[in-house]
Amino acid sequence: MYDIIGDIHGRADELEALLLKLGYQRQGTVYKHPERKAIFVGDFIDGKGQHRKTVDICRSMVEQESALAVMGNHEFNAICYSIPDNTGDYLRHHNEKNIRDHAEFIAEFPFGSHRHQETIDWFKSLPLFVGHYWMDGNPGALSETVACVDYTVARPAGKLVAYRWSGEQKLEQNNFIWVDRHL
Ligand SMILES: [Mn+2]
Repeated sequence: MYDIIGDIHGRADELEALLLKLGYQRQGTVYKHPERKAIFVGDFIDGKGQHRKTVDICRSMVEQESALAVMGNHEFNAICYSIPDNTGDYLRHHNEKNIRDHAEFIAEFPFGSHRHQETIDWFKSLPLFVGHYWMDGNPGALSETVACVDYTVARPAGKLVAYRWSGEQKLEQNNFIWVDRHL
């Protein structure tokens, strides 16, 4: 039994209030429910809030197996913002707009600090499910943690694709399940 929890964007106090309302209780450093698990759909960061507290709550729940989590576009952006390109900038450019967008997160996770890098590494470990790529061929992972689940069933010869996830951090080929588009 799962509780799907939407974009938190640093609102740790609201997250705690929601978990309590859902019947999770704090046990030591981690929120747990006797019968249920939470599924976080990503977007833990960016926005005015408490980023460190949010990441601590969600990460501890994932590590203690009281929650599953996938990557949101804001974590994807934070990863790209941390990776140098070959021009002296970063894959997500450090321009005025992006600096502003990431300011709240970077204020609590100073760029290049151990805490920052280690949190980026955790973001990288989260599976990312994407669509809108109109993939052809047989479904499979794009990397250990990235899967496109859009194989163009909206078009002739497309497939409708599921990934049957049991919480594993490395995606497995056998867990892609699909059907061909009917004529
Ligand atoms: Mn969002």
